[in-house]
Amino acid sequence: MNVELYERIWMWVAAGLLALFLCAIFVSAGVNAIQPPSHVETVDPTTLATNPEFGTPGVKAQPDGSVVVSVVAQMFSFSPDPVEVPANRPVTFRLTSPDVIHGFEVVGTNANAMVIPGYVSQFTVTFKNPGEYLIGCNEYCGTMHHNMVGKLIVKKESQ
Ligand SMILES: [Cu+2]
Repeated sequence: MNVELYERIWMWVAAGLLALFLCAIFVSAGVNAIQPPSHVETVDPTTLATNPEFGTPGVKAQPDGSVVVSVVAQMFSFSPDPVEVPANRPVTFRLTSPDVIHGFEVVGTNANAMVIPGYVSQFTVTFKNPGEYLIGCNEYCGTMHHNMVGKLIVKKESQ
């Protein structure tokens, strides 16, 4: 079979691009821990106020030193706000919404999830750098969406 030189070159370029993009996926998943959500848990969005966990959202320290943060995102704020977590410890965020879809992004980190009514979005991150971080809603949720921000305070571990 005779394949033209230029056609052969473009086939190799296309194959190279495919390999490059595939590598980019594996690198971002493996090195930067950017992965699709895999946690499926449901919650009744109409009774969140009386839910044992999300009725009183907040930061709960675990016996193993890690931290679980339950967050309710609703038009147009996050609760609790600010969120205070320790640095260099696993922080598991559990997020849900009683009204519409929101986003939860800790700006400058890879903490980023969609918050869907009826579901609990969960992910675990470790913040290495103490300081104040902006939490933003990155899913358009209504007229005051642009004001839906919160604050995350990562505190240096006291030893
Ligand atoms: Cu929003």
